Amino acid sequence: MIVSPAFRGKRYAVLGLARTGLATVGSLYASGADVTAWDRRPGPRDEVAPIATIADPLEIDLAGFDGVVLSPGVPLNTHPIAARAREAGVPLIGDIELFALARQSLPRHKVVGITGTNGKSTTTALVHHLCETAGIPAQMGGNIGLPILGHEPLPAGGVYVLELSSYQIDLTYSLDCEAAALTNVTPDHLDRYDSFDAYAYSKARLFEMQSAQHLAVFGCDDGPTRLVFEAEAPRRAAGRAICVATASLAERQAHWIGLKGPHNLQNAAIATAIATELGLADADIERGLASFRGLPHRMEVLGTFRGITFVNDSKATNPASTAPALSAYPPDPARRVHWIVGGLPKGDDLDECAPGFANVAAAYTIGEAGPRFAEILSPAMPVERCEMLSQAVMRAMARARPGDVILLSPACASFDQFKDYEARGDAFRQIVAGLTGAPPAEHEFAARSAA
Ligand code: UMA
Ligand code: ADP
Repeated sequence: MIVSPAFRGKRYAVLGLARTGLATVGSLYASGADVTAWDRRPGPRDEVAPIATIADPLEIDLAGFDGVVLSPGVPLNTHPIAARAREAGVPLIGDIELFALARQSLPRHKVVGITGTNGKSTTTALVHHLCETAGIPAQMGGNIGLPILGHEPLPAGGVYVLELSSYQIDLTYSLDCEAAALTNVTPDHLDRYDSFDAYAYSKARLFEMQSAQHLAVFGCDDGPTRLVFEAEAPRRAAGRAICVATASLAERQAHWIGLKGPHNLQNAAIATAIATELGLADADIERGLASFRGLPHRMEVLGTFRGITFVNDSKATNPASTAPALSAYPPDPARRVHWIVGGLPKGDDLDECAPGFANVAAAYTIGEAGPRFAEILSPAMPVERCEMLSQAVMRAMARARPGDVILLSPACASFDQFKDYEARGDAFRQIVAGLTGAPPAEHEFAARSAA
């Protein structure tokens, strides 16, 4: 784990003891800090009791604490801890801020920070993969995988690649990334912000924290991202804030098996700009782009059965992220899309997905959004109202012809029916395997269908 003398003798209250909080308590304790910890669930409280004082920060005097460390899942906009900490004059911070404070005692390294509504994980994993391909020691953390404080420190010359959600940026004040990127900003997480502008501003803060000589990379395909770029460019020297161009990369995309679709061209362009900044050679970058396999639940091809291809895009939790999934299948009568859509809605429309409707053979609506989405989609395509995911897969299999694609790209959060998007994607994998009689592993699935 990452520890730091910066925390020795300090007092912190940690609220939230899931992945972030547990790693934070461990790191602070090992660094010699005095830790008070709390979670509304008793299980995690028991887990940290040997190394922390268990007390609810709402119930204790916060005077004398050096910080209240919140988990990203604790809603800063509604939880009373925000006002309590402010009244006591104690900074409200997150694990990424602790990492920023720990940097001075880590071996010489660089930090890459990646944010945006969609494409964060893919771009983060891709930058990490490019570094590893080039032989540069790298760790990936933040909103993806292990919290950053749970990682082993890198040797000198290493690169920490951080995926940063707006929740994490809101709790960070001094992270000066050597390279930072914003993929795009579209409406999401509006339950946590007063307005869309407030959500977009949260992302902009990642760049405000950067020194002017460090690199800022922007997707620039949407207005709000361009606004952040335009706000940042004047205070930096030429070339230190850039909008990536995708056109020059387009012809090479055919060689990248794990980076299909226009959205991945954007992710690849951003990752390439960052990798170049880190000093990677063009040949290493190209090798890395070609060998990147993509992440589970993002346009993940599960396999082909009786000529029907199953694609798991469960991570598409808003309409903006489903849009490129549909657009990845341009009109083709031999390869029509059976689209499974719905879940816990993030809004009341699917307007952003409309450009991809032309090749949809039928939509199969599920979850809480199902009735409303059926109403919206019915004028544009045949719709089967399904409610449950298993029913949707069965109906889609009954209708699909060889060559077609059954695509789970829900454009919604999963929490109405599943623990999270991963559980939803795993359920899809299991249902498909069960219905086709094929095992869930991709290679066996493909082999069986070919037989
Ligand atoms: N809690 C309380 N009281 C409250 C509210 C919450 O005690 O009033 C407790 C909960 O019981 C829970 C903890 O606080 O134990 C909150 O934990 P958490 O939700 O922050 O969970 P972690 O496991 O720490 O996961 C977080 C991120 N979760 C969120 O942002 C919601 C993970 O991002 C991230 O991977 C992890 O830290 C490691 O950095 C997940 C996510 O869904 C993937 N992110 C959102 C997204 O991608 O859209 C932003
Ligand atoms: P995040 O971590 O920001 O949620 P992911 O890389 O996990 O992003 O991708 C989430 C979903 O968004 C996937 O379904 C994918 O198809 C879509 N997506 C990925 N990159 C982009 C992008 N640059 N623009 C729009 N949608 C994208």
